[in-house]
Amino acid sequence: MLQKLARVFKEKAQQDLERIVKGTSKTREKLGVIEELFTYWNLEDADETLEELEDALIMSDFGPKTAFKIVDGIRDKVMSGRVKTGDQMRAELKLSIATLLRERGGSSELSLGDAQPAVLLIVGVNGGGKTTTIGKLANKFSSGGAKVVLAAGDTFRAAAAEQLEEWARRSGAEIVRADSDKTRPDTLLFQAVDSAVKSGADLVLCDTSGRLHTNWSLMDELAKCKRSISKRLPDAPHEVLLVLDGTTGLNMLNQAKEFNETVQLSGLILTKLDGTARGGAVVSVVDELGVPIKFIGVGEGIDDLQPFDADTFVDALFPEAAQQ
Ligand SMILES: Nc1nc2c(ncn2[C@@H]2O[C@H](COP(=O)(O)OP(=O)(O)O)[C@@H](O)[C@H]2O)c(=O)[nH]1
Ligand SMILES: [Mg+2]
Repeated sequence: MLQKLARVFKEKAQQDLERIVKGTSKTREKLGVIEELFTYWNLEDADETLEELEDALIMSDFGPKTAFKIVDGIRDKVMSGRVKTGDQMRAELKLSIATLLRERGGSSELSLGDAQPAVLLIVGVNGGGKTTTIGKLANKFSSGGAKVVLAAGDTFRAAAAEQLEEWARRSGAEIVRADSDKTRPDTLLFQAVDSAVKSGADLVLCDTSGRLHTNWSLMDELAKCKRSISKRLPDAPHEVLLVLDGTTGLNMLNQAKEFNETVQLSGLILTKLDGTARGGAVVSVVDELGVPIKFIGVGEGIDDLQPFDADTFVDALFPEAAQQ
Protein backbone atom coordinates (compact mmCIF):
# COMPACT_ATOMS: atom_id res chain seq x y z
CA MET A 1 0.00 0.00 0.00
CA LEU A 2 2.79 2.41 0.89
CA GLN A 3 4.45 2.00 -2.46
CA LYS A 4 1.15 2.76 -4.15
CA LEU A 5 0.74 5.88 -2.06
CA ALA A 6 4.25 7.00 -2.91
CA ARG A 7 3.36 6.66 -6.58
CA VAL A 8 0.19 8.73 -6.29
CA PHE A 9 2.22 11.60 -4.85
CA LYS A 10 4.58 11.35 -7.77
CA GLU A 11 1.83 11.94 -10.29
CA LYS A 12 1.04 15.28 -8.75
CA ALA A 13 4.53 16.56 -9.32
CA GLN A 14 3.74 18.89 -12.20
CA GLN A 15 1.56 21.06 -10.01
CA ASP A 16 2.53 24.28 -8.37
CA LEU A 17 5.37 25.12 -10.69
CA GLU A 18 4.69 28.76 -10.04
CA ARG A 19 5.87 28.59 -6.45
CA ILE A 20 9.14 26.98 -7.33
CA VAL A 21 9.58 29.52 -10.10
CA LYS A 22 9.20 32.29 -7.57
CA GLY A 23 11.53 30.56 -5.17
CA THR A 24 14.43 29.83 -7.44
CA SER A 25 14.78 33.57 -8.12
CA LYS A 26 18.27 33.81 -6.70
CA THR A 27 19.63 31.23 -9.07
CA ARG A 28 17.69 32.76 -11.92
CA GLU A 29 19.00 36.28 -11.30
CA LYS A 30 22.41 34.88 -11.98
CA LEU A 31 21.16 32.72 -14.82
CA GLY A 32 19.95 35.97 -16.44
CA VAL A 33 23.47 36.23 -17.80
CA ILE A 34 22.86 32.96 -19.60
CA GLU A 35 19.71 34.34 -21.23
CA GLU A 36 21.84 37.12 -22.66
CA LEU A 37 24.28 34.58 -24.00
CA PHE A 38 21.46 32.80 -25.78
CA THR A 39 20.08 36.03 -27.21
CA TYR A 40 23.36 37.23 -28.66
CA TRP A 41 24.66 33.81 -29.49
CA ASN A 42 26.28 33.36 -32.83
CA LEU A 43 28.13 30.37 -34.09
CA GLU A 44 31.26 32.33 -34.93
CA ASP A 45 32.33 32.84 -31.36
CA ALA A 46 30.92 29.58 -30.02
CA ASP A 47 34.02 28.84 -27.95
CA GLU A 48 33.83 32.08 -26.08
CA THR A 49 30.09 31.78 -25.50
CA LEU A 50 30.48 28.26 -24.14
CA GLU A 51 33.16 29.45 -21.76
CA GLU A 52 30.91 32.23 -20.57
CA LEU A 53 28.12 29.73 -20.13
CA GLU A 54 30.36 27.61 -17.94
CA ASP A 55 31.28 30.65 -15.82
CA ALA A 56 27.64 31.64 -15.49
CA LEU A 57 26.71 28.14 -14.30
CA ILE A 58 29.51 28.19 -11.73
CA MET A 59 28.30 31.60 -10.54
CA SER A 60 24.84 30.08 -10.12
CA ASP A 61 26.22 27.50 -7.64
CA PHE A 62 26.40 24.63 -10.10
CA GLY A 63 29.91 23.76 -9.00
CA PRO A 64 32.89 23.61 -11.39
CA LYS A 65 32.84 19.85 -12.05
CA THR A 66 29.17 19.74 -12.92
CA ALA A 67 29.25 22.98 -14.93
CA PHE A 68 32.18 21.62 -16.95
CA LYS A 69 30.37 18.37 -17.64
CA ILE A 70 27.17 20.09 -18.77
CA VAL A 71 28.95 22.55 -21.05
CA ASP A 72 31.18 19.85 -22.48
CA GLY A 73 28.10 17.96 -23.62
CA ILE A 74 26.68 21.06 -25.26
CA ARG A 75 30.01 21.79 -26.94
CA ASP A 76 29.86 18.36 -28.61
CA LYS A 77 26.44 19.17 -29.99
CA VAL A 78 27.60 22.56 -31.27
CA MET A 79 30.63 21.00 -32.97
CA SER A 80 28.57 18.30 -34.62
CA GLY A 81 26.12 20.92 -35.88
CA ARG A 82 23.14 19.75 -33.86
CA VAL A 83 22.96 23.01 -31.92
CA LYS A 84 22.95 26.10 -34.13
CA THR A 85 20.83 28.79 -32.46
CA GLY A 86 20.47 30.33 -29.04
CA ASP A 87 17.08 28.69 -28.63
CA GLN A 88 18.50 25.28 -29.42
CA MET A 89 21.28 25.92 -26.95
CA ARG A 90 18.80 26.79 -24.20
CA ALA A 91 16.78 23.67 -24.95
CA GLU A 92 19.96 21.60 -24.90
CA LEU A 93 21.05 23.10 -21.60
CA LYS A 94 17.70 22.34 -19.99
CA LEU A 95 17.68 18.84 -21.39
CA SER A 96 21.18 18.07 -20.20
CA ILE A 97 20.45 19.28 -16.66
CA ALA A 98 17.22 17.26 -16.51
CA THR A 99 18.96 14.21 -17.93
CA LEU A 100 21.78 14.53 -15.43
CA LEU A 101 19.28 14.75 -12.57
CA ARG A 102 17.50 11.64 -13.81
CA GLU A 103 20.48 9.52 -14.80
CA ARG A 104 22.88 10.37 -11.99
CA GLY A 105 20.16 10.45 -9.36
CA GLY A 106 18.01 7.52 -10.41
CA SER A 107 14.37 7.18 -9.43
CA SER A 108 12.91 9.92 -7.27
CA GLU A 109 10.18 7.62 -6.03
CA LEU A 110 10.40 6.43 -2.44
CA SER A 111 11.37 2.77 -2.40
CA LEU A 112 9.46 1.35 0.49
CA GLY A 113 8.75 -2.04 -0.98
CA ASP A 114 6.59 -4.31 1.13
CA ALA A 115 8.26 -3.42 4.36
CA GLN A 116 5.99 -3.45 7.38
CA PRO A 117 6.60 -0.97 8.73
CA ALA A 118 8.73 1.02 6.32
CA VAL A 119 11.24 3.18 8.18
CA LEU A 120 12.54 6.53 6.95
CA LEU A 121 15.49 8.17 8.68
CA ILE A 122 15.62 11.92 8.18
CA VAL A 123 18.98 13.65 8.67
CA GLY A 124 20.55 17.06 8.11
CA VAL A 125 21.97 20.20 9.66
CA ASN A 126 20.01 22.37 12.08
CA GLY A 127 17.12 24.41 10.74
CA GLY A 128 17.07 22.78 7.31
CA GLY A 129 13.48 21.65 7.69
CA LYS A 130 13.69 18.04 8.93
CA THR A 131 10.88 18.20 11.46
CA THR A 132 8.61 20.22 9.18
CA THR A 133 9.19 17.80 6.32
CA ILE A 134 8.38 14.86 8.58
CA GLY A 135 5.09 16.56 9.48
CA LYS A 136 4.25 17.06 5.81
CA LEU A 137 5.17 13.47 4.92
CA ALA A 138 3.14 12.14 7.84
CA ASN A 139 0.15 14.06 6.63
CA LYS A 140 0.47 12.78 3.06
CA PHE A 141 0.66 9.17 4.14
CA SER A 142 -1.92 9.43 6.92
CA SER A 143 -4.47 11.00 4.66
CA GLY A 144 -3.83 8.16 2.20
CA GLY A 145 -4.85 5.73 4.93
CA ALA A 146 -1.48 4.65 6.29
CA LYS A 147 -0.80 4.24 9.97
CA VAL A 148 2.14 6.51 10.70
CA VAL A 149 4.44 6.69 13.72
CA LEU A 150 6.73 9.67 14.34
CA ALA A 151 9.91 8.97 16.28
CA ALA A 152 11.18 11.98 18.23
CA GLY A 153 14.87 11.20 17.76
CA ASP A 154 15.86 14.82 18.30
CA THR A 155 16.48 14.34 22.01
CA PHE A 156 18.98 17.20 22.06
CA ARG A 157 16.57 20.10 22.44
CA ALA A 158 13.54 19.96 24.73
CA ALA A 159 11.40 21.92 22.29
CA ALA A 160 12.08 19.47 19.47
CA ALA A 161 9.72 16.75 20.70
CA GLU A 162 7.00 19.34 21.30
CA GLN A 163 7.33 20.57 17.74
CA LEU A 164 7.02 17.00 16.45
CA GLU A 165 4.10 16.36 18.78
CA GLU A 166 2.26 19.26 17.17
CA TRP A 167 2.87 17.75 13.72
CA ALA A 168 1.65 14.37 14.98
CA ARG A 169 -1.56 16.04 16.14
CA ARG A 170 -2.07 17.89 12.86
CA SER A 171 -1.39 14.86 10.70
CA GLY A 172 -3.14 12.27 12.84
CA ALA A 173 0.06 10.28 13.37
CA GLU A 174 1.24 8.64 16.56
CA ILE A 175 4.40 9.76 18.28
CA VAL A 176 7.03 7.97 20.33
CA ARG A 177 8.87 10.37 22.63
CA ALA A 178 11.67 9.94 25.15
CA ASP A 179 10.36 9.46 28.67
CA SER A 180 13.43 10.99 30.29
CA ASP A 181 15.91 13.60 29.17
CA LYS A 182 18.66 11.02 29.52
CA THR A 183 17.28 8.78 26.78
CA ARG A 184 19.78 8.44 23.97
CA PRO A 185 18.55 9.01 20.42
CA ASP A 186 19.56 5.53 19.23
CA THR A 187 17.63 3.99 22.12
CA LEU A 188 14.58 6.13 21.35
CA LEU A 189 14.61 5.14 17.67
CA PHE A 190 14.90 1.47 18.61
CA GLN A 191 11.87 1.86 20.89
CA ALA A 192 9.88 3.68 18.21
CA VAL A 193 10.48 0.99 15.59
CA ASP A 194 9.73 -1.69 18.15
CA SER A 195 6.45 -0.03 19.05
CA ALA A 196 5.53 0.42 15.37
CA VAL A 197 6.21 -3.27 14.65
CA LYS A 198 4.06 -4.33 17.59
CA SER A 199 1.18 -2.01 16.73
CA GLY A 200 1.21 -2.98 13.05
CA ALA A 201 2.06 0.53 11.78
CA ASP A 202 2.81 1.10 8.08
CA LEU A 203 5.42 3.80 8.31
CA VAL A 204 7.90 5.18 10.84
CA LEU A 205 9.36 8.64 10.25
CA CYS A 206 12.49 9.14 12.35
CA ASP A 207 13.42 12.68 13.31
CA THR A 208 17.01 13.39 14.36
CA SER A 209 18.89 16.30 15.90
CA GLY A 210 20.38 18.78 13.51
CA ARG A 211 24.11 18.45 13.41
CA LEU A 212 26.97 20.02 11.61
CA HIS A 213 28.57 17.65 9.17
CA THR A 214 31.92 18.71 10.65
CA ASN A 215 31.07 17.54 14.17
CA TRP A 216 32.55 14.03 14.32
CA SER A 217 31.02 12.85 17.57
CA LEU A 218 27.52 13.84 16.49
CA MET A 219 28.02 12.24 13.10
CA ASP A 220 29.13 9.10 14.90
CA GLU A 221 25.97 9.24 17.00
CA LEU A 222 23.95 9.38 13.78
CA ALA A 223 25.62 6.22 12.52
CA LYS A 224 24.64 4.61 15.82
CA CYS A 225 21.03 5.70 15.29
CA LYS A 226 20.96 3.99 11.94
CA ARG A 227 22.48 0.77 13.32
CA SER A 228 20.05 0.78 16.17
CA ILE A 229 17.09 0.88 13.76
CA SER A 230 18.57 -2.05 11.81
CA LYS A 231 19.00 -3.98 15.01
CA ARG A 232 15.27 -3.92 15.59
CA LEU A 233 14.26 -4.38 11.95
CA PRO A 234 16.91 -5.94 9.68
CA ASP A 235 16.20 -4.14 6.37
CA ALA A 236 15.44 -0.81 7.99
CA PRO A 237 15.87 2.06 7.52
CA HIS A 238 14.45 1.68 4.02
CA GLU A 239 15.36 5.22 3.12
CA VAL A 240 17.90 7.62 4.57
CA LEU A 241 16.94 11.09 3.42
CA LEU A 242 19.10 14.19 3.75
CA VAL A 243 17.22 17.45 4.12
CA LEU A 244 19.01 20.28 2.36
CA ASP A 245 18.12 23.93 2.84
CA GLY A 246 17.57 25.25 -0.69
CA THR A 247 18.96 28.66 0.24
CA THR A 248 22.38 27.26 1.17
CA GLY A 249 24.39 27.37 -2.04
CA LEU A 250 27.32 25.15 -2.83
CA ASN A 251 28.18 24.48 0.82
CA MET A 252 25.43 21.88 0.67
CA LEU A 253 27.79 19.72 -1.37
CA ASN A 254 30.19 19.31 1.57
CA GLN A 255 27.29 18.59 3.91
CA ALA A 256 25.92 15.97 1.58
CA LYS A 257 29.29 14.23 1.15
CA GLU A 258 29.83 13.90 4.91
CA PHE A 259 26.32 12.68 5.61
CA ASN A 260 26.59 10.23 2.74
CA GLU A 261 29.81 8.80 4.17
CA THR A 262 28.30 8.40 7.61
CA VAL A 263 24.85 7.01 6.85
CA GLN A 264 24.77 6.21 3.07
CA LEU A 265 21.99 8.44 1.79
CA SER A 266 19.26 7.06 -0.45
CA GLY A 267 17.73 10.42 -1.30
CA LEU A 268 17.61 14.18 -0.84
CA ILE A 269 14.84 16.53 0.17
CA LEU A 270 15.34 20.11 -0.95
CA THR A 271 13.46 22.61 1.21
CA LYS A 272 12.61 26.31 1.05
CA LEU A 273 12.29 26.47 -2.72
CA ASP A 274 9.60 29.08 -2.11
CA GLY A 275 12.20 31.46 -0.66
CA THR A 276 15.33 32.82 -2.27
CA ALA A 277 16.54 29.39 -3.15
CA ARG A 278 19.74 28.58 -4.98
CA GLY A 279 18.64 25.57 -6.93
CA GLY A 280 21.84 25.25 -8.93
CA ALA A 281 23.82 23.75 -6.08
CA VAL A 282 21.64 20.69 -5.74
CA VAL A 283 22.38 19.66 -9.32
CA SER A 284 25.97 19.33 -8.25
CA VAL A 285 25.02 17.25 -5.21
CA VAL A 286 23.05 14.82 -7.38
CA ASP A 287 25.88 14.69 -9.90
CA GLU A 288 28.68 14.05 -7.42
CA LEU A 289 26.84 11.72 -5.05
CA GLY A 290 24.62 9.88 -7.48
CA VAL A 291 21.67 10.24 -5.11
CA PRO A 292 18.24 11.45 -6.28
CA ILE A 293 16.14 14.34 -5.01
CA LYS A 294 12.88 12.79 -3.80
CA PHE A 295 10.86 15.73 -2.49
CA ILE A 296 10.92 19.49 -2.49
CA GLY A 297 9.58 21.83 0.19
CA VAL A 298 7.75 24.88 -1.10
CA GLY A 299 6.48 26.48 2.11
CA GLU A 300 5.88 26.06 5.81
CA GLY A 301 2.35 24.63 5.51
CA ILE A 302 1.34 21.01 5.83
CA ASP A 303 0.66 20.64 2.08
CA ASP A 304 3.83 22.38 0.98
CA LEU A 305 5.75 19.27 -0.01
CA GLN A 306 5.94 18.01 -3.57
CA PRO A 307 7.51 14.97 -5.17
CA PHE A 308 10.54 15.99 -7.17
CA ASP A 309 10.23 16.13 -10.92
CA ALA A 310 13.36 16.91 -12.96
CA ASP A 311 11.58 18.62 -15.87
CA THR A 312 9.46 20.81 -13.60
CA PHE A 313 12.56 21.78 -11.65
CA VAL A 314 14.50 22.74 -14.77
CA ASP A 315 11.50 24.69 -16.07
CA ALA A 316 11.57 26.61 -12.82
CA LEU A 317 15.23 27.44 -13.32
CA PHE A 318 14.60 28.60 -16.90
CA PRO A 319 10.98 29.73 -17.00
CA GLU A 320 9.22 30.65 -20.24
CA ALA A 321 8.77 34.26 -19.15
CA ALA A 322 12.49 34.82 -19.03
CA GLN A 323 12.99 33.42 -22.51
CA GLN A 324 11.99 36.44 -24.52
N1 LIG B 1 9.66 28.80 3.52
C1 LIG B 1 9.89 27.55 3.92
N2 LIG B 1 10.23 27.32 5.21
C2 LIG B 1 10.44 26.04 5.58
C3 LIG B 1 10.35 24.96 4.68
N3 LIG B 1 10.64 23.82 5.37
C4 LIG B 1 10.88 24.21 6.64
N4 LIG B 1 10.77 25.55 6.78
C5 LIG B 1 10.99 26.37 7.99
O1 LIG B 1 12.33 26.25 8.41
C6 LIG B 1 12.44 26.36 9.82
C7 LIG B 1 13.20 25.18 10.38
O2 LIG B 1 12.44 24.01 10.16
P1 LIG B 1 12.58 22.71 11.07
O3 LIG B 1 11.68 21.69 10.49
O4 LIG B 1 12.40 23.05 12.49
O5 LIG B 1 14.10 22.34 10.80
P2 LIG B 1 14.98 21.19 11.48
O6 LIG B 1 15.87 21.85 12.48
O7 LIG B 1 15.79 20.61 10.36
O8 LIG B 1 14.07 20.20 12.09
C8 LIG B 1 11.00 26.45 10.33
O9 LIG B 1 10.70 27.80 10.59
C9 LIG B 1 10.18 25.91 9.18
O10 LIG B 1 8.88 26.44 9.15
C10 LIG B 1 10.00 25.24 3.31
O11 LIG B 1 9.91 24.37 2.43
N5 LIG B 1 9.78 26.55 3.00
MG1 LIG C 1 13.93 19.52 14.04
